[in-house]
Amino acid sequence: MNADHGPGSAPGADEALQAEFDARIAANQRVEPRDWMPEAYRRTLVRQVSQHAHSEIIGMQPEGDWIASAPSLRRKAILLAKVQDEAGHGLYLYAAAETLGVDRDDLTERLIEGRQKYSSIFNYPSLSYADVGVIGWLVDGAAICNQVPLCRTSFGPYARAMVRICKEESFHQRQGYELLMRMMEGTEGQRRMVQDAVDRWWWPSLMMFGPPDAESPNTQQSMTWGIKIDTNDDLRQRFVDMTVPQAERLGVTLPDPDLVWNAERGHHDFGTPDWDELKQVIKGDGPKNAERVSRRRAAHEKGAWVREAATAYARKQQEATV
Ligand code: BYC
Repeated sequence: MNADHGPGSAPGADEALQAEFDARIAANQRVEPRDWMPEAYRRTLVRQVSQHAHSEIIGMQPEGDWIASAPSLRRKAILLAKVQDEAGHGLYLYAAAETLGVDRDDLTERLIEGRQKYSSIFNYPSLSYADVGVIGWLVDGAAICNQVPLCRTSFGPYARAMVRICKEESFHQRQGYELLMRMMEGTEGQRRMVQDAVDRWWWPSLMMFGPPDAESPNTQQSMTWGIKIDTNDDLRQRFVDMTVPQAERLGVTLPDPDLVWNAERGHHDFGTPDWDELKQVIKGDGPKNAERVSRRRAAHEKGAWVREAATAYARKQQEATV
């Protein structure tokens, strides 16, 4: 947390603290909660980490919708475990955000009142069981591309949370890909389901990385602070390059006529996502925004008695040890 250095502090104290912070960032050392940090750095982290936490929690809904109708006991157990992992990721990230001096209840209020964002990807519907596989393959695949570099982000609690989350995301991606492989070995109808799900989730997955660099107001400053390690466009490119051979192996086509290997660049060229659609979804007007937030609000209200009981129990335990 920021050190106190009010009216009585020595002249130049702020400059000295800023210089110490800058040196720490330049040396790739971690900033910890008790270290002094510029207020704008703290605010940016609160924004990104809480948005990330909300994404994990809201992200339980599209796949959670399929737990009751999973096609076998094995698939149900796998999906249940995966959705529970997402809840755990949300908890690590809210805990990391709290080390920045914000309150988790307040962050939840901000989410359910629509004052804070969460990832655009979760505002699309999951229409068939193939979507569970495609979310694992593409959405978790995009999440891994974005989050592996965040294991080296400059704020210690966020970086440490990301290490564990990335291990689990990598399992999630494999379970999605394995499900799709099985479906592709099945009937013609199953193969069509997979292709249909890929067609619907491909472009929204590319949008997960955020607006193009030229229209990303936060990237430059966040990279200077070591909060972000790569730009949105670089990570998007990495994701496309990683995914194309996986799609070939699976036997699906990616719905982009401009997708082609560019030997000169050593990367795939690809088409332009519909950035107006991304803006609209971020603004709250995507296909599922209203439903996602209202279900989160209802779950929060229904869970009030659990929070009250847990708080009362913790108070009793504390009194018993005094
Ligand atoms: N959706 O300047 P920019 C998961 C906002 S969950 C919504 O580029 P920044 C999973 C952005 O916040 C994974 N909003 O921003 C869970 C900013 O807003 P402000 C979630 C977006 O922060 C369950 C404005 O647009 N991952 O994997 O430098 C099941 C301008 O953008 C989006 C994370 O949260 C978007 N896609 O970069 C399965 C990763 N993109 O300033 C899977 C951590 C941009 O108006 N976050 N915005 O408030 C990040 O890496 C960065 O925050 C972003 C955006 C790359 C997303």
